[in-house]
Amino acid sequence: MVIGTLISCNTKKKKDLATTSYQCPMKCEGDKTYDAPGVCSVCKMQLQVYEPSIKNLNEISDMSIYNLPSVWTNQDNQEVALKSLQGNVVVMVMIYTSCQAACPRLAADMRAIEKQIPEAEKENLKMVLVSIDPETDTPERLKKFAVENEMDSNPWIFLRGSEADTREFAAVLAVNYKKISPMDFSHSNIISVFDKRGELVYQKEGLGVDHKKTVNKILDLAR
Ligand SMILES: [Cu+2]
Repeated sequence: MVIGTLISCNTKKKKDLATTSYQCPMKCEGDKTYDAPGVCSVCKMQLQVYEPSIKNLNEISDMSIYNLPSVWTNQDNQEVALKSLQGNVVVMVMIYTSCQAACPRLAADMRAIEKQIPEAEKENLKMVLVSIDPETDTPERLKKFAVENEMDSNPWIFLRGSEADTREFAAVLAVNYKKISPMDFSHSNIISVFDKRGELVYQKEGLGVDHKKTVNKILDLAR
């Protein structure tokens, strides 16, 4: 299956390339490319067709969240390894379902973003809400929240994990949260966008902010 994906990616990439460029096989001039075939001006070797990092699409770097070993539970009480999201553009926010203040608005912001993404791009998109209150936010509770907010189908995913994994994940997102009463947390309001390899590429802080840049970023990454 992986090989199949690679081949189809390759074919697509090649078709998408408007022009072919050429590069010295010895990289005498670093990453320099030429518009026409010929020989390298340094080593005189025949230039090769240059293929931009096609192979890297399925590889993850040290910066990827897919290096995190944490396993989460979704609103259907299924185990979800973070890595299973790989290959999708992931839009993520941390919330807790009993929040009466910011979280309903963050959920609304997520929905506003999702509404601006054309159906075709949603094939490679996941909109993920991660609970900062896993103790209260059982899968049943997440399910109820998902249904009530019409977020119980693709591309929506609700996740809860252990306290430690949640803390670790929040650190990656630079999200701060703190319990301020038995039922309430104070927390950052940040929507984060990850590319298909799990690298954090864009963040927007605030409530009811303009989503144009976020949407454009998602579209760029999804295509
Ligand atoms: Cu909240």
